[in-house]
Amino acid sequence: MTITMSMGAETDLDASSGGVNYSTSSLLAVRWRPANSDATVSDVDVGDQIASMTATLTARPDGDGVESLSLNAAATTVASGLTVGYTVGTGVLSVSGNATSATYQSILRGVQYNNTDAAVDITTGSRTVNVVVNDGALSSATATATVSVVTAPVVTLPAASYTEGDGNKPIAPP
Ligand SMILES: [Ca+2]
Ligand SMILES: [Ca+2]
Ligand SMILES: [Ca+2]
Repeated sequence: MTITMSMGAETDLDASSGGVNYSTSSLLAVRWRPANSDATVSDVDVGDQIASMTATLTARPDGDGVESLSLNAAATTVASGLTVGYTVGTGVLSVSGNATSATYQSILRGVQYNNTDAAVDITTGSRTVNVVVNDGALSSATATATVSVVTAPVVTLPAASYTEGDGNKPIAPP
């Protein structure tokens, strides 16, 4: 583990594990979130202000028009006073405008990957999303979410065991 001295904005895509990155897997890659539910954004020096955030979907093997990043409904509401844009050709979702780190943290947790391909047509393999926040002077280290998109046999989950947005859960009780 590397300890990095930071002087401005910081982000951690999975607070419950070491480092700033987040790794998970997805059986159905139609929609998932690159930040874990405990992801954090902070401004560690003077003030509590974040000026911008970018989340970049680095590879889009199913096509630029098929794979994208957006904000879910909750994050869209939180970001209503900020400027939000997604560039299809580069895979960059950008949010800009001054707000507290708590506001940006809520937005980060609602960043959403979307794949509009039919499930059988989704390319398996990893997807990577790089997140950087900036406090107006200094950028954070890049935090990387890696999602391994895998195929799996069809299974029947017990009813009510899963709520959208929960993230991955074991198929069988541990
Ligand atoms: Ca962490
Ligand atoms: Ca976590
Ligand atoms: Ca600052």
